[in-house]
Amino acid sequence: MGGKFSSQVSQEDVIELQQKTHFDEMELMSLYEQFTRISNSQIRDDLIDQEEFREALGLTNSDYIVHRIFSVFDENGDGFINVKEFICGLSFMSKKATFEDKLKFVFRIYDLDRDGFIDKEELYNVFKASLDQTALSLTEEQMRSMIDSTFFEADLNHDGLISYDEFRLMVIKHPQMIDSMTLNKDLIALPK
Ligand SMILES: [Ca+2]
Ligand SMILES: [Ca+2]
Ligand SMILES: [Ca+2]
Repeated sequence: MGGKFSSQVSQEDVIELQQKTHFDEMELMSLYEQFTRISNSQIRDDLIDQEEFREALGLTNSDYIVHRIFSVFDENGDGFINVKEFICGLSFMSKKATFEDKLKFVFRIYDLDRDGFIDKEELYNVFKASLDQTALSLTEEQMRSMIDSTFFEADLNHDGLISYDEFRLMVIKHPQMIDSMTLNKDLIALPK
């Protein structure tokens, strides 16, 4: 690869990506190369499917969480991650992301129906998926009471939903809520 963007990415796209993300032109080229490699690692179609995604990013989260991360990347919802979606998504979850970026990204992982609020079911899904990864097993009742106490703490206006601002305040108190869902390694230097 000669470090050139292919026909998939125009010069305007590069400029747009530089404005939208935290990456400079060199980094974008490197990410583009990674995209080419990952998107052709299992099926050679220049699109990243869920299996290619999980493997390339070394995600060890549960299937539900990986599926949610994938969906947040897949902005147009077509079931594949194209080069722009890949680069924008990484900008929000990688080491280069600001706290606010990561917050937005993780909020969207929780917000399954994309209505801008986290309801109890959405929180339950993520908690359950995270617990399934640990040796800890809780009964349905214990799970529900954990959800209730989280809402008791987070749902400041008591409307039964966690808004983005409420989520933000909760994460400031419990930063581990987003740590497990963002990448701490540097994707730009992803090993082959
Ligand atoms: Ca897509
Ligand atoms: Ca929601
Ligand atoms: Ca609320």
